[in-house]
Amino acid sequence: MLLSGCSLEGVGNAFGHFGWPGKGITLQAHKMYDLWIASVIAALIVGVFVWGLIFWCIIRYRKRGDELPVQTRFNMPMEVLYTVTPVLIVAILFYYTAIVQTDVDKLSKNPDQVVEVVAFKWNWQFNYRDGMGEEANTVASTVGSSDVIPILVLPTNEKIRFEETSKDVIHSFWVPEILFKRDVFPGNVRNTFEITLDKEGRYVGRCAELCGTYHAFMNFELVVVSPDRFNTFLEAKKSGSSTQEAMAAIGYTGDAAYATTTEPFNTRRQKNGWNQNGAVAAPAGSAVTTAGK
Ligand SMILES: [Cu+2]
Repeated sequence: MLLSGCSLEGVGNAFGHFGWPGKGITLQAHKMYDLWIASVIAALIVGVFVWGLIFWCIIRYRKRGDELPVQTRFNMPMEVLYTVTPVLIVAILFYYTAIVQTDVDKLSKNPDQVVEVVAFKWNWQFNYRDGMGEEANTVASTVGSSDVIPILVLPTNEKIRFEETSKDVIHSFWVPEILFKRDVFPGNVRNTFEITLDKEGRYVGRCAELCGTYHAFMNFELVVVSPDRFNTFLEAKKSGSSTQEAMAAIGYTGDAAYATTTEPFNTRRQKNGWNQNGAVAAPAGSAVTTAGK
């Protein structure tokens, strides 16, 4: 079933991808998607078979009178069958999982693009690098703020390597359509992974590791474009343009120069004093109650 990717996608489409966002936008995602759909189909086949046996037994062996039925103890071939079959199923699932997982985790020697992902409370910075590892240099950078969603522009059909680091606590880099997330650690742990994008578009990205008060507001946008447009974008950034100016250089002008899949959240940090000192109930006349007036 794994070999017949097309029909797996057909089944996935018919059943809402069994809870996943779709077949994904990377070569790696497509393999995970096929594994997921095939696993669910296998589980459903086993499920229907077991339900069938249960209902057949309920009907066939229901109580017909007061006579005690024949008392049997065990059936050796059956015992062997229902020990061997689950072991076989687990072995097959394990085999395909190991293959897909190894492929998803594979790192190439010469990725086409290297992006350093820097997470911090509570936003993202994306650094385009001129090589791999901490010694490489940042040639262009884009960073988010409370007012502007950070935009990560990347090309299709190129090997893109992500190197993740955090300035404070553990975050997690997640674009649902990539069908993949990986934790972003502070300190000397530098998590890496690679993807090859194959579908242009704009996709919302999120932090998937509870990192603090504004964790839920840590959205970013992944913009996937052709390699030509990506080069134009990167050259514009390198020559000092802002991210929005560089977006305009590849045709995303006006509102399109900003994120379209998500928007900055109103953190209510100032106005209502939510989660701030002044918002705490305090005795009348104390210094605290006058805050925010
Ligand atoms: Cu976070």
